Amino acid sequence: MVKINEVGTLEQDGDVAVLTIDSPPVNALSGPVRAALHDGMLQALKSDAKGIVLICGGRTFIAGADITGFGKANTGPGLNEVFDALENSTKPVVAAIHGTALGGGLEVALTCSYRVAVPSAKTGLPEVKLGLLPGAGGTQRLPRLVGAEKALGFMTTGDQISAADSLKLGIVDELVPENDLRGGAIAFIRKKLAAGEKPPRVRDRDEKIAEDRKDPGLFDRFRKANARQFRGQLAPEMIIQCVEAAVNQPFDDGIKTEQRLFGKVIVSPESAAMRYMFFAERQANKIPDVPADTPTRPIKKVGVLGAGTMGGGIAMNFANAGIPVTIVEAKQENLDKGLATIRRNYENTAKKGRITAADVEKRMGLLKGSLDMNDFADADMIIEAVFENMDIKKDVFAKLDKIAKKGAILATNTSYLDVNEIAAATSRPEDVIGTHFFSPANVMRLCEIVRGDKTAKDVINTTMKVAKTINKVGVLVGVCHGFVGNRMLAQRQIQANAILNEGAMPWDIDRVLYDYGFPMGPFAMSDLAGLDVGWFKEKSTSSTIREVMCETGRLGQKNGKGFYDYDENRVAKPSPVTEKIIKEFAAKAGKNLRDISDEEILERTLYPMINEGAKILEEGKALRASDIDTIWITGYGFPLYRGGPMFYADQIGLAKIVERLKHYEKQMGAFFKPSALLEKLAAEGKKFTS
Ligand code: 3H9
Repeated sequence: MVKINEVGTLEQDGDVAVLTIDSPPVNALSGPVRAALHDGMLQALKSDAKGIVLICGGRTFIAGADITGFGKANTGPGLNEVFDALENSTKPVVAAIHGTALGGGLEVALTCSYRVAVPSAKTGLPEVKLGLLPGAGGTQRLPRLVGAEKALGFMTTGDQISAADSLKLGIVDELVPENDLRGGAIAFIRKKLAAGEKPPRVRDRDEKIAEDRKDPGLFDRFRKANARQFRGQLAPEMIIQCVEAAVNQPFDDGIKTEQRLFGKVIVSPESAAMRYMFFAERQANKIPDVPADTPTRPIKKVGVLGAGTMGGGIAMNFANAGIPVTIVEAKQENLDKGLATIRRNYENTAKKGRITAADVEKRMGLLKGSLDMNDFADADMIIEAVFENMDIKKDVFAKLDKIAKKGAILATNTSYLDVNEIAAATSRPEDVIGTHFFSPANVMRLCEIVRGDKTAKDVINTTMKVAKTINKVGVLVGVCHGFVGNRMLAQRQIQANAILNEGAMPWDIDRVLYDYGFPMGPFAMSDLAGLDVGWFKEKSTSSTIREVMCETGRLGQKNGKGFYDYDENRVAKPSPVTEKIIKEFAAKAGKNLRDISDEEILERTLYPMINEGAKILEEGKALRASDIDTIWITGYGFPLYRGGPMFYADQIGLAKIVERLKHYEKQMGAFFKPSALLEKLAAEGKKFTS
């Protein structure tokens, strides 16, 4: 074995040279990795080997460019030199893929003569998730393999492609046994050597794009079909232009187009925000006083109390991860209904082809329904998802205290309540923690993990790890009303309601927030949830616009009329009735309505949220500003390309935020008073996220 450098080795196995890259954690294309690829290829070409296998050590094939290296000076050979060595090799080269061949990693593989993969491997060009485009030939080579339409789909969603699909699409040439990638790759290249085939190059393939040239309208159709999803972002449009170039320009010109457009996206504010979020999400796992080597408790069996929407969704997360769950409900009827809903959800997923019918049965088989809380006795973790009421929760925890085995983690799924008070209902507050899942809990990625004053460190570490196991982004927060997300959201809602009372219509406010990048505004959201949530006819006194709406039977999407009017396809239209209600409400209160600018709507809805985020940091209820951003991006539809409220505030400049808050404070009172931390950072010219 020859050591090429600190991350590369070259070995010969008979007539095949095996070039291994081993650069933890994910073999990213750093300077040393590029050097090992380049120099390793040159040495393999000089050797008497006839074919070459490129393989990686550790958990994955090359997972992309080194994201930490963007914007820093390059060391070692450039990617073009690496690609030249691989693509123009006189000896056939096969990329042997395990884990994930992503971004620049897949682009490396596409310059090899062939690709083989183990069945569990995945491929993909996820650059768009970082606000980028595949800038190492991916936009030119992938369409040549799979055609423009599929390539556009993959590159604008960034979705990973299973090994089986990669094989079907021609991205990989053969699947090899899961436990013998190296042997499979060597056997594959020997087969090719025996056939005497000249090493093929993806760049020379023309059949797919020749077909695409016959359909010049395909790009505009794609643009139109995805306009809503792409709004506010540069990268998807740049990807489309690159693929147009792949179809219509010679390969080398297409590469030049790709490089030119990559130069644009890499300096875009969206990409800066999205790359920031990539690391923010991973940073959330790091808790200063709970280091990675803190012990964990084994979680092999879980109990969920409540089979309603939340309990059912939470239970599904565990079943998806292969962990058995006992679900306890008070009444047989509710238990049956809950389990039937779970089955229906799984069957719908199977209908879409995302899981098999056997998966449905396997997951259902992991769920055991019961009417008896004593069945929680052997659970390692029990998650309570009952009604959001302190007395009920305290009663439940007092009971769980008697039933749960020693060392079991007792979690409360609450959106607002004081976890310390709930923990005090037990004799073991150190085992109690909050897990605030978001609805629908089987879909939404966020879980706020609420640390009580007495929660033990191993309970925190275990719960963070459990979140990862069940595919959630766990973010640690402290006890306060509404924790981080809902506490900040309340500020936005207060202002949205205030602005409504001053003269803006619901659709004006919604439009500003939609254009900012949210999937929907607060009033469309209220219509979706139902205006009568938490409204009681007998107590209603026409004291808010919402109350008046409910009193006049405007309940939201469910009965076709809320802030908006809905047609039979649930398409919303501004409602003249709502407008009348708002105007009459103001007249009764003796208020003059005024025109409110989009700028004022945006500032008054977002800046108080940012100010609340600063207070949360001041009080230590979130560990860092990037945790707040992670919460907003993964749980509240904050547009990823804005990077979260705190990152956005940094981009605007904290001095400007303070100045605008003071402006509104002068006009409208103390609600807008900037927090001490915000004022301090602004005065010092600092940022939340530096
Ligand atoms: C690109 O390729 C551009 C080219 O087209 C053009 C170039 C000219 N770089 O996620 P994990 C770190 S753009 C640097 O927890 P998992 C990560 O921060 C790139 N570091 O593990 C973490 O560090 P720490 C296109 C990276 O097993 C550690 O690795 N590629 C990179 O759950 C473990 O990560 C992508 O976008 C990187 N590229 O998931 C792929 N990737 O332990 C991005 C990871 O200190 N990566 N790290 O917190 C992923 O999607 C996942 O990391 C992966 C593993 C699926 C690979």
